Amino acid sequence: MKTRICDLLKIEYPIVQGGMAWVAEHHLAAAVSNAGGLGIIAAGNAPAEVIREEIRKAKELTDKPFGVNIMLLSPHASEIAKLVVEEKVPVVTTGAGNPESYISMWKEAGIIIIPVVASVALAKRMEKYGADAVVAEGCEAGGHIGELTTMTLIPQIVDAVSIPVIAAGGIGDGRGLAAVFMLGAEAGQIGTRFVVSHESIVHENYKKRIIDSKDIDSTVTGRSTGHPVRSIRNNMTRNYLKLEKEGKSFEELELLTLGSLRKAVMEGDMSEGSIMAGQIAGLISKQQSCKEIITEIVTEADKLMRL
Ligand code: TUI
Repeated sequence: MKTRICDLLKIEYPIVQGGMAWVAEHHLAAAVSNAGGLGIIAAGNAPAEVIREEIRKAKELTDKPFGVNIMLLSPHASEIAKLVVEEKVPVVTTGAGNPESYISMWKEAGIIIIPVVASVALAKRMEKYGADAVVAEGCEAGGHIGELTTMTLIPQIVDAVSIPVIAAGGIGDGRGLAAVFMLGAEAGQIGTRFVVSHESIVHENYKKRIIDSKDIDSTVTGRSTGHPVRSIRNNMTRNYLKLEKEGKSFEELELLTLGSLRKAVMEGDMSEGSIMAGQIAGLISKQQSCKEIITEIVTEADKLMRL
């Protein structure tokens, strides 16, 4: 199962791990890279020095390539954009914005640039500015999302650009990976399934909540503020949606989510924490190692595509 993404990223299997804030730290990234995929350290809202340490620790755990995801809404995004050059990180993905202003600096440093996009317009713009590939993320994904589904977004982006497309949003097993190949993608980015891996450092309550979740357990908050976020329904999302319905301001709503992802990931607070997860959570039924997850997904997809 070799695609242009395997050659571009020098990886064995066309699987990229999602850049999930708080969750995607050096243990997870190194485990995915060691298993033949592309592991990613998510910068989230962390300061540059914290991410420098994460990068150095990942390098101690793997000699395979890995990436850093820069969340562009972070106040530290521009510092981290420079840090990846200093630390000679081979691959950068970006999320929740347009990374245009950093692209020339990264290209000069020889970094492979893969913006996450949720529209054809941004995919085309990224190709024009020199991106090496794009992650096209459908709204089945967890966390900050766009409008379109994976099923509709991937073929439209594949038709609009020549660079390889990595599909994200809703991929949880080999059927999902095979399906996005049929849509023209050349790799799949997987988030939620890696959250429940043995190597993931998230609180056991978070893993259990994903394993226990049903198909309809996630919801989207923040549509009214222009920052839609998918997470598992709980007391926090219920309060948030109620206040949103009452027309509360972005600032008031933000008070509810400030630090809430950390609360869920680190403290296991399943009531007030933000349990970001994709719609595929309902399919995920057990904890496995990253190696087991990747082997199982690739074997299943390969079998289906031979049919
Ligand atoms: O970035 C993500 N997912 C995330 S970031 C995150 S941290 C956060 N926490 C609370 C509130 C907000 C963020 C949690 N999950 N995925 C990549 C992604 N990017 N999905 C959609 C987009 C996107 C959307 C619009 C990228 C660009 C865009 O338009 C930019 C433009 O200027 O056109």
